[in-house]
Amino acid sequence: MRERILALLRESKDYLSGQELCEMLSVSRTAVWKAVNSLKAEGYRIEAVRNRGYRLVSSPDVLLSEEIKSLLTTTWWGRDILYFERIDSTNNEIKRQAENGASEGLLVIAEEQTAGRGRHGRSWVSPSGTGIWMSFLLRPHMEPAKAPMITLIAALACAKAIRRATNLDAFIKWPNDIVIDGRKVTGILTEMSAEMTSIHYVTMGIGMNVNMKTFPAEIAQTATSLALVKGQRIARSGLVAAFGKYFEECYGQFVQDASLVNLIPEYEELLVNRGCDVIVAGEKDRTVQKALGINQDGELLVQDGQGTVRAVRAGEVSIRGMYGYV
Ligand code: BT5
Repeated sequence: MRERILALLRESKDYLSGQELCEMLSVSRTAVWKAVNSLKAEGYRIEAVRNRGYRLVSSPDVLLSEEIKSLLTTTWWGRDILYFERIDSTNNEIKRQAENGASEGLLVIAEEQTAGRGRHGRSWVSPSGTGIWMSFLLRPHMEPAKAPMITLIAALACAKAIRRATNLDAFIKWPNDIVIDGRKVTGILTEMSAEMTSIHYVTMGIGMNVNMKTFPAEIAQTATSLALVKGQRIARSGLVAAFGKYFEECYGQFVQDASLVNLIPEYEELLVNRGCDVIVAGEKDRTVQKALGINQDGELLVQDGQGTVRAVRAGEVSIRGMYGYV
């Protein structure tokens, strides 16, 4: 009910009377009054004027499930949300939920992670109240080899959501980072439970630095937050909702095509190193190549000095800029 009241107040240009709210929600006036008071206690500023009704003045920067749900425009993504003040890792929670039969689209979101994870056993810095630390569950009907492509879709959705919500020039650093001004603002961790030929489920984890002002020394040179670049705080729930909208659209296209073919142009527009020389570091060698774009399987196309183009796969190589991280 709190979620519906929020959505109604947000949609309404003018005051909404207690009576109107009661009728729209089919509940008593006391129930509306109680719900409004509990929203106020969470930090929502709701003005109540005699004979006119209620008006939403401002929302707190919270990730409460009602706040996110009142902004979501998706059909299946994030329709169920589990919200934690503190958790080990939202990816771990999705796995626990998936093993217990949770449905596709479940979103787990936390204010703080005590054991946030990156790829290959690396850790992810996830302090309280300043970022979006979230994971969601997918149950794709496709071969396991296709799952890594979903990382690229999530990256595309992140970059679009950041651009939409902040107007900042967010770019994709293939395969799983979003960068602004040459620094990392978002990392994506895709994990899968599968057999040889079928996927049980995929866990998509997104870590977005939103309102952090400082970073630990190890990442101080490579990381940034949206607020640091923008020079002002950014509301996190709007970003979550924008991400959900873009992810659902792009993922729907990918499932329909069984490839990234129709997402390539948009992806390449946002590819940070496109047309630039990069260092391609494999297990055995490091070479300088020009990054051209991606193919429909989500591999990065790179060209050597002789003009030969080859496709490199995420997980097999890492990409660095010529003079640093990007
Ligand atoms: C990633 O790994 O970039 C994937 C990060 C995914 C985090 C999300 S948060 C929600 C969900 N639950 C989890 O437990 N994880 C996911 P990778 O490409 O391996 O990058 C990790 C490296 O990024 C670290 O070794 C640090 O150098 C750096 N790093 C750590 N925390 C960072 C932060 N907050 N911002 C920028 N860089 C960071």
